[in-house]
Amino acid sequence: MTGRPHLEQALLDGTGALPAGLAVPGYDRSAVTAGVAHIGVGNFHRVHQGVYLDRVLHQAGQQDWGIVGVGVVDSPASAAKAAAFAAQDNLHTVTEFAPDGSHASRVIGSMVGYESVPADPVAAQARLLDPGIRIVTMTIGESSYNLIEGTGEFDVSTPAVAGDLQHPERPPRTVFRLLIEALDGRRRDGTAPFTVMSCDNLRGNGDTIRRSLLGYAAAVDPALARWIEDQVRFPNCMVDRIAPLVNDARRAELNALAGIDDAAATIGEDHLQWVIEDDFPSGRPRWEEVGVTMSAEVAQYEAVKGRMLNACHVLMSYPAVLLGHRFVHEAMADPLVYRMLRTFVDQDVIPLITPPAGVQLPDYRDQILSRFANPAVRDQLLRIAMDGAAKIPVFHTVTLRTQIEQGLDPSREALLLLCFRRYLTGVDDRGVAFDVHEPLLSPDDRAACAGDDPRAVLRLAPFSPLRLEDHPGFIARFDELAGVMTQRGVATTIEAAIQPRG
Ligand code: CS2
Repeated sequence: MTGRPHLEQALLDGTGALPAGLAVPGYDRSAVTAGVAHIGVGNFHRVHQGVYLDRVLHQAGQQDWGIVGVGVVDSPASAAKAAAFAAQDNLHTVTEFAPDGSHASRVIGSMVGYESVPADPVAAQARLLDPGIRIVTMTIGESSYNLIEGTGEFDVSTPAVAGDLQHPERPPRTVFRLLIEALDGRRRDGTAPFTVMSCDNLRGNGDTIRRSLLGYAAAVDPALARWIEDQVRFPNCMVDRIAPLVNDARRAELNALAGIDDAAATIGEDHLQWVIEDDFPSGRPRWEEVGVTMSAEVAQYEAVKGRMLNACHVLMSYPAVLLGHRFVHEAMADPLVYRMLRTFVDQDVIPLITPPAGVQLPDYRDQILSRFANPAVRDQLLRIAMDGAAKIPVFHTVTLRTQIEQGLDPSREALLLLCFRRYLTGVDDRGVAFDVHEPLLSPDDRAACAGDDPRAVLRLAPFSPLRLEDHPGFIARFDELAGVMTQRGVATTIEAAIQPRG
């Protein structure tokens, strides 16, 4: 027992003393209905969209824009999460940390229901058929869109998708089948379709989920695919907030700061941004009143964020882990890592990007570097490193391709791929082991990368469409840096990769 009150609606309704300084919803949650269904209620959703919709619900006349969370994954961790949400009336806290260490905790009330597909597929499907749900959003992870790198085709052969296609009598295992069946149900009922919005970090996240869903629909019924193509909108958006993972120890710290027991406590930096294409024929919350930018320039915003913030994150994570760091702010305090990031942003990225109106790239650079350096956030390098096979192509391909086409210095990109290869071995330069989470790579892929040939990494499916071995300028530099890494280790290779070249 901690002596702290348990987070639940009754506490907000006045059955106990609220901790001093804890902000709570200022609206009547019993009057809120769900207008958005969100698939994948992870940390990021809870500190980003959950917060924005909590703000929306504070506005007059917006009470039909609550969220119903939807879980698709069948795992003990997901079941535990669903149980935690149920035990606290779908409430959670967000504790925000500013770079000066000051913090503030708030109870977020925007999620008003939760459906678990594995536990009750019928109820989950009924929710998605409810005409009150006008938008379906998702954060399912960059590696989960099931498109083949290079061709962009939807892959009907992955086990979960093939299982869903072949066994309609079983509960859905993929988000694709869940949504396609819901859209089909709406078509049959004559109910307007919902708008679909991905909130993952992808190039054109709306275009991406559209391609995935049309690919699944075409495999079920081409007429349905045509109806979706005609009737359903998939706006793109850019999302931004650093949301570190929360383990038991961190949860205990967050709860102590907030003064409440919350099994789903989250942590966020003080920065929050969302830019959305305004394309919601079935209606949308008045987002523009709560800090969201509704814009036709999402692609430009996303290019800046993906190619600067996420690309820097990815680029720093592998070398920094190999050097022995585990937290982002620690890596930022290492002059070698900092110089590597500055060289990358200033020489490799800023000259190649056209920002949206009003965004100054040097200011944006300074802002992201100071966000990374925030010691209170304690973001994990291994969180950023995981799923590199999906993230590296998303955030680095355009830069790398442009370098190749224009004959520019590919040193930082070569360094990234070499460090990724070393990271796959799961042991850093000090001999300390760490966990590697790469769902897109097989044990054979990892074994190939652990062998003697550094070029094996270039032949992995996520990178092979770039045909990097065929580009003399790239491969010469890659081989050169590979030699330095083998003989002299990661730190010397970073030095070599950021030296000015004549
Ligand atoms: C990170 C992102 O996972 C990653 O690769 O770069 O989660 C990053 O923290 C967010 O995109 C920030 O908005």
